[in-house]
Amino acid sequence: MSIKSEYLKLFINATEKAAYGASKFIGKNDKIAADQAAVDFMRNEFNKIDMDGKIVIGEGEMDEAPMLYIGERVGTSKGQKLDLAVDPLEGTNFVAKNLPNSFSVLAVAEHNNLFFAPDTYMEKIAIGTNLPENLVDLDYSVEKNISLLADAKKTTPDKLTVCILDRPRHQNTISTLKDMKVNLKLITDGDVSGVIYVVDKKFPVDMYMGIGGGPEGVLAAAALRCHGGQIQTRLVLNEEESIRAKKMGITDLKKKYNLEDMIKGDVMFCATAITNGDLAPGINDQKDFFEATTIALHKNNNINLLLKNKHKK
Ligand code: VTB
Repeated sequence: MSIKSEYLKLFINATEKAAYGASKFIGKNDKIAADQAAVDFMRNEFNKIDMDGKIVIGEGEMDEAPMLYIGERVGTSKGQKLDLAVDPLEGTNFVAKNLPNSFSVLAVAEHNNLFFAPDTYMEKIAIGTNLPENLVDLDYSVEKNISLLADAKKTTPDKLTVCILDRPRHQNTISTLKDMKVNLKLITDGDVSGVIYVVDKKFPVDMYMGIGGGPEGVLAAAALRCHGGQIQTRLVLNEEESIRAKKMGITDLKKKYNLEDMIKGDVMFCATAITNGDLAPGINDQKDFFEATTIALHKNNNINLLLKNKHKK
């Protein structure tokens, strides 16, 4: 089965409106207000769509998030049964501080086809297309993964670029990469884009690695499922989170998830830039209209577009 193709433009509209909502708060140093605006706009659009939608990855659990919480039903309940993973504002810091690379992001799969990742940390390793299946692995050392990738690409580590979140928790990984003379793309936030770099032809990023958010891992996996790259992930759970994860039905807490473990079947992915970024220009807000640029992907229809749309205000 496929997700009906007519949904794509409705989902693009939802991330574009959410991005516009958040864009009002660019440089206002108010992460919460920016996020709330994105959530409000996105939810408002969802509820106009004829779908029987369920938020699988959202703003949090019901008691902590008033809107787009995990399990919330969205849409008119008339159309196709769909599971949605949303990050209405990926990169709240970027919007608050007027920095590049913030997005409004959405992934959609058919019912029961999306991994219910808890809102915890997740280890991730991702590589691009046209590489041997299961080439790299979270259980291999950094050195081994880099050597395997360099060999597969018929090059040397000093010609590879790895994207990783610039965090103290990655200090050892970063120094190993430095010792191997690997080029770094250190990002301060936003590892959905961080993973997408590995499949975007404009970027010389060969691998993404490191620990980021679990929900962001599933969203990035959705984009790679359309593009054809590879990603492997594993939850990073403290004691309290382990209990929560078990309650959510995760039995093997140390499981390594490949792409197909996180998303099955067809998938749509939309990401609209809020501030200007590496992957797309941000919201262009004019007096009577705004322009939004969206990465729009639909696996089964082989759609991979960077669209600019104009909306009347
Ligand atoms: C991660 C990453 C996100 O926030 O969740 C990060 O996946 C938070 O990490 O893309 P820290 O706790 O180390 O700050 C983002 O960068 C933005 O939501």
